[in-house]
Amino acid sequence: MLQRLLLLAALTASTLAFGAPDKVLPVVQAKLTSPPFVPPPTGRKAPAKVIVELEVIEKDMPISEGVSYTFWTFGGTVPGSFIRVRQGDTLEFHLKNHPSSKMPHNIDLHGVTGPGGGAASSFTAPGHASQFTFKALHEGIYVYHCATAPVGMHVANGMYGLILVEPPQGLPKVDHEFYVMQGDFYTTGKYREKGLQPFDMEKAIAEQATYVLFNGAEGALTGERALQAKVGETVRMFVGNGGPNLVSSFHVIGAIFDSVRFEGGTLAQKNVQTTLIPAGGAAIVDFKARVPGSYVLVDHSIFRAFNKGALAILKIDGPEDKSIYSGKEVDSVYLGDRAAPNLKAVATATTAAAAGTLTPKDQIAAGQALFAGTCSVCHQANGAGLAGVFPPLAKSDWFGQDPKRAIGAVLHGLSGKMKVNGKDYDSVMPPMNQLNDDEVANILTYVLNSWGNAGGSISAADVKKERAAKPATTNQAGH
Ligand code: HEC
Ligand SMILES: [Cu+2]
Repeated sequence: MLQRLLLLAALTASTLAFGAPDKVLPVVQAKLTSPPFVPPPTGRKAPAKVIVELEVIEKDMPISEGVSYTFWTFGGTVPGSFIRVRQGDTLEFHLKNHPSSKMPHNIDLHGVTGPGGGAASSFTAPGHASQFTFKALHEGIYVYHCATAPVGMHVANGMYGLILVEPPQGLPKVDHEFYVMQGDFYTTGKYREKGLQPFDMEKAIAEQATYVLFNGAEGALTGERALQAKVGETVRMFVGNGGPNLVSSFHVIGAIFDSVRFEGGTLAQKNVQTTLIPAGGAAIVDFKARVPGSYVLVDHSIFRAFNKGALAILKIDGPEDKSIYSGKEVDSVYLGDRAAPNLKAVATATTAAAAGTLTPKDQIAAGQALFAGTCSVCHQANGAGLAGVFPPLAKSDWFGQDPKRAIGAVLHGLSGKMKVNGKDYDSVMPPMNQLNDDEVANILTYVLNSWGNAGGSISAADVKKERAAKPATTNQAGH
């Protein structure tokens, strides 16, 4: 008797769990959004048949100021369009590949239960479309990505995005939901080397990223494109990591996550400072905006943030709360040239240099922007230096006597005793050979023409000569 009851209970439960057969499900069209936006909650109390249409587009887009890259995208953006459904929904998935594409593509959704996550059923040649259907059995936040060979290359070119499978009751309500996804990129040119940069397979295999980015471009979420919220509001971020190689130590400087659904799963960890997001994984972080200011989203593998681009801003407006924080902006301390992205002047100078029309005026404007992010932390924005520690660049006799010496100082660093304007210094300036020839020339031209210095200019050719004469073999400072 008991057994029969249990069997009956099990049957009832399974009928409930799987719901009515497909043909009576209401049919809805999924609303997809481009990052950093997230579609509204489904608001549904029961499963539906959801039609998803996603188009692959290969296109050139900026990856940094003055630098472009041929991205392969799901929906025209990196990361790809955000998809939002409800647990128990049946998804009829249509993958289209734009006729202008050069490659075939497919999609592996980590929210699919089935071989290849849909990859085998969705292989789509340029100018074609394919269709497959799956049931979203598990709630959670899932990565999707292209899985066409060479898989690493398709992912490295930006082919990933997120699909949220809401629990039946939905997620707790918040004031803002944002879509942020990290990825690593590999270009043949150096970081910020201008022009259209091709993918570099060797760097990708060696896992030596040129760029590590949130939402596919340096500055995608800074300046006017920063995420915004107000004091007192709740913020939720769906944070994915497309990889292809690097694991993200996701952190928001100055905020503590009230809760993190780590690894995209159902368990929520409370009071988290930094959450690890694996390549091909995602997390949901929730926190409340309490103190106004600029909050910097970083991969706390921190060279990636300051030297490879993994940096975004959440700007919180509203009244101060001195009982929590005394105030004073941290922007300039942390951000350098990223606080007010004025890299336009840098790009203008590069274009002019390529066209052979570069003027000292272009150089000075570009140099000023770069000086702010590179030299001013030590030598100060007014070039006055700091007594006994950092020598002045304003009216420096060391610099004035032979400005070209400064090229070597920047490329190779300086250390040991030196005299500037009669005062002794015995400190270390680190080499900054990550700067390219144009950048060094423009910075020094700016210094030559500022703070009462003698004027004149340094050319990229001068820098090239010095670099060739003494190539950087180590990162040690030295004379
Ligand atoms: C981390 C701090 C730091 C940064 C950043 C830095 N410098 Fe220096 N710089 C120093 C120190 C320290 C010295 C003195 C070295 C010594 O005592 O041997 C110096 C010396 C110099 C000198 C020679 C002395 C003088 O005052 O004329 C020049 C020129 C110079 N730096 C230019 C630059 C330029 C241009 C940049 C940006 C590309 C830069 N520095 C970035 C710390 C720095
Ligand atoms: Cu692909």
